[in-house]
Amino acid sequence: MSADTLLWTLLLAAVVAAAAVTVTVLYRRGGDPLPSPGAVGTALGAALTALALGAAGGGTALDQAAAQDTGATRTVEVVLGDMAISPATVAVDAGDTLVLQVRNDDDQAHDLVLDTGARTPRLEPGQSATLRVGTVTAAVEGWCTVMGHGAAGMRMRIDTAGPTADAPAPADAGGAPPAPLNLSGEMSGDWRPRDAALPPAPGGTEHEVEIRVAETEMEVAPGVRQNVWTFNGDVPGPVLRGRVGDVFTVTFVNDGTTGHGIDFHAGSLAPDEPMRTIQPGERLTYRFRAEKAGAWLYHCSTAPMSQHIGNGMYGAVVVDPPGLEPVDREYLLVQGELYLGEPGSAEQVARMRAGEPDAWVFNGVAAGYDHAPLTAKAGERVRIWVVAAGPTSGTSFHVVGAQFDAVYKEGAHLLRPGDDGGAQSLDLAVAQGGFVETVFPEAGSYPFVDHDMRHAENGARGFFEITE
Ligand SMILES: [Cu+2]
Repeated sequence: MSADTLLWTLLLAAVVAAAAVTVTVLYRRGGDPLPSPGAVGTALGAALTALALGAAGGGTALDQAAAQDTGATRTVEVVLGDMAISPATVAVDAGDTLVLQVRNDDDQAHDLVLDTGARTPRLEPGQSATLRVGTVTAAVEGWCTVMGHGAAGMRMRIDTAGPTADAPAPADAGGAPPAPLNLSGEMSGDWRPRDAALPPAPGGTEHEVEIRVAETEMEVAPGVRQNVWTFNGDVPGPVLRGRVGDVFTVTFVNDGTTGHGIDFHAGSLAPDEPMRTIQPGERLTYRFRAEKAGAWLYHCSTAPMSQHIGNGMYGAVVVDPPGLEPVDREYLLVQGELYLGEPGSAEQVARMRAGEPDAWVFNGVAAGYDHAPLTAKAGERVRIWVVAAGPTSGTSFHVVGAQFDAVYKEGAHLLRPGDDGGAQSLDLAVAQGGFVETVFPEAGSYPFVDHDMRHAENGARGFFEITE
C-alpha cells in the first residue's frame, strides 16, 4: 500500500466518523430513544478496524475486542411492578454477555430502556420480553419510560464491579428548580376565575356524568402557566352533588397520553374493576350509590398517585346531609398543591416526594381569589365546603374576622347554629372534607386562608368581599 492510499484511507475514515457523529447529534435532538453510544462506537470501531486491516494487514483491534469478551452468557430475570425494577442492580463480570428476561407483574403498562439504546416494547400487564444487552464492558443504566415512572423509582443498573446500593438517577430529569412564584403579580388578561359558587343538588336521584381525561395547560398562579393533568379540562375536576341514596353513573374516558383511573370516595364498592387504570383511548363505567353524606374527594387512581393528584387529577363529590338547611350562599373550595415543571419529570417528582410544593392552591390557582374575591352581603349566612386534596398537605381553613357557628366534618355535625360555642378553623387531613357556616357581621374584605401560614403565604388564600 502506497503512502497516498494510506492517506486517502485515513481521510475516508475521518469522513465516516464525522457522519456518524452528525447522525448521533441529530438523533439526540429528536428527543427520542438515544442510539447506543456503544453501538455507534462499535460500528465506528468496526469500520476503522476494517480500514486499518486493509491498510496495515494487522489484527490488533480485533484481538483486543476478543480479549474483552469472556465468552460467558448470563441470563437474569427482571420484574417490573410496584414502581420498582427488581433487581435494582445486576452485577456481571466485565466481558460477560447479558440477557434480561423482563416480565411486567404490575396492573399497568411498563417498559425497560437501557442507555445503550436497547429496549423492550411497552409491556402490558403479564407480558414478557427478552432484552439482549450484549457484551457488558461498562456500567449500564436502565429505566421505565412511561410518564414519571423512572422518576418514581423504576430504574436499575447493570454493574461490572459488583452490586451497588444506589441506582443512578434516570435520564428524564427536568432541569433546575423553577424560580419562586410572585403571587402578588397580576393574572393575565384572558384569565377567568373558577366559579367557587356551589349550585344546589340537581333534582332526581340518578346522575349521569362523563369525565374525560385532558392533559392541558392552565394559569396556576399570577402569570404562571403549567401543564396539568385534568378531569374535563379543569383543576379541580367537575363537582358532583346529590343526596343520600342517589346513584351516580360516571363514564370515564381516557383522552390522555398515559394510563389514568378514577377513585370516588363517595361510593363503597370493590375497587378492582371501576378503579382500574385504563389506557389512552379506553373508557369505563363507574357506578356508585351515595350511601353516606359528606364532602368527598375523588382522584386519579393510577400509581404513582402523588404525581397524578399533584398534577391536578382530583375533585369533589358533595352528598348533602339529610335535613341540610338552605343558606344564602354556598361555596366550594378544594385545596391542592402546585408542583411546577414538566409532569412526571425527576425534578418535579423529587419535590413531591419531599412534600415541597411550589405553592398551595384553592380550586387550582395560587392566590386566585385574591384577584377574584368571593362575594356576599353583610348579614347573609354563607356555607363554605372545603375538601383537602393534598397529595401531601391537609388544611386548617380559617376566615380572618369571621367565626364559624356551624362545623360539619367527615360526616358529623360538630357545631350547629344556636350552640354556645364557636369555631375558628376547619381542620382537614389529606382526603377529608366538610363545611363551615358564618354570618359576616359587616361590610369589608375578609381574607380566607389555610392557617398553616406556610400554605397561606404560598397561595392557599383569597378574599371574601362583603358589601352592605
Ligand atoms: Cu392519572
